[in-house]
Amino acid sequence: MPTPMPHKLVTLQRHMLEQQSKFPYATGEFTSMLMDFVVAVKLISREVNKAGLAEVLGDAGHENVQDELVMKLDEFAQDRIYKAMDHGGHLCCMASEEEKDLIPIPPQFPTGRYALMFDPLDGSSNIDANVSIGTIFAIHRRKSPGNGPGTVEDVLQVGNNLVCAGYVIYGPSTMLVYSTAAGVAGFTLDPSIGEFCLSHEDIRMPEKAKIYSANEGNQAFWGEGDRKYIQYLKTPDKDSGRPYSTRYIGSLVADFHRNLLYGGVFLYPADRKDPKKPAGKLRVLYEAAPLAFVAEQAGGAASDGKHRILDIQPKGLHDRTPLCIGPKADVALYEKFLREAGDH
Ligand code: AHM
Ligand code: MG
Repeated sequence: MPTPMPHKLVTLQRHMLEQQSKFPYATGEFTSMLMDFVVAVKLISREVNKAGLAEVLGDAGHENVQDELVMKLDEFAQDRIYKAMDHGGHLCCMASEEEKDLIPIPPQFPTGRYALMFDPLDGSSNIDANVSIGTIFAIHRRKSPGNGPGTVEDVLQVGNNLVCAGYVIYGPSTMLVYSTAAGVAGFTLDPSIGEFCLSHEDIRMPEKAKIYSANEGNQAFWGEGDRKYIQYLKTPDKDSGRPYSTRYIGSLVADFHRNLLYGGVFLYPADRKDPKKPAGKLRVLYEAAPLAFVAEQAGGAASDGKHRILDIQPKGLHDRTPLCIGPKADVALYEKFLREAGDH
């Protein structure tokens, strides 16, 4: 039986062009840049979908497996995004969770007005178990003058300056969710035609959470405020909708996406588990700020416990931050618990 037609058939490209047409001086450059990115994402989606199969082929000892199939998927994702974005003339530089340093545009290609930050394959430790993973992206307008090579100044900006951010989730279907500061929209990839089609128009985060997501195995390393907050969410109180349910995948994009749609608060606090990572595990540029941008655009909030994530001024490409992200009321309550415990 054919798939029922949605009442409105809007491709991602059409949606982007419509968004852009609201700005009188828009050139279409932004849409063109994102469509380059989407090519890489479709390739990643294809490879993720056959990840298990690639392993079977490997185990069987076939020698003629394409190089692509044996490449680790996170390296593959990094490579494809880079190759899709390096020559379009839209970017002045890139930065990735997978690369220590700023990624320049090769000198033979033109440079442009934007800087791209991305986490090519987040949650990649889940790949072998066939659990949902994602790609996270964010775009700044360049800060450095002129149109030469970009500098770290172009990516080390507060999240508040972002012009676009979003993510792709590789789950039972592949979805792209993005915002250009005019709300949040979600598109599902129809693999038969290779198009992302609008499936979630104007996504709004529920006003209050009923789910919490945190790696409670780390509780012994958390501060008092974090422990008390999670304990509070588990303490029954019918009137305020407690206890919350726990859902933790350990794939930020998948945890965030579910919470965005169903109403949930995600917490990855600072912890004392690894002295090299006192601010927790998640990165400002590639994880926290892009998702904070999407959360705020959907009516939610994101905080490090004290500051709004989008106000954080990153000092290094791989700065980390505690992250509490979800409905406004839940994030505000988290900040209150930390204040009262004197944490931070
Ligand atoms: P990664 O960027 O190396 O994939 O790590 C980030 C992932 C997130 O997707 C997820 O929220 C977190 O690590 C889970 O960490 P933990 O295993 O400590 O709960
Ligand atoms: Mg990551």
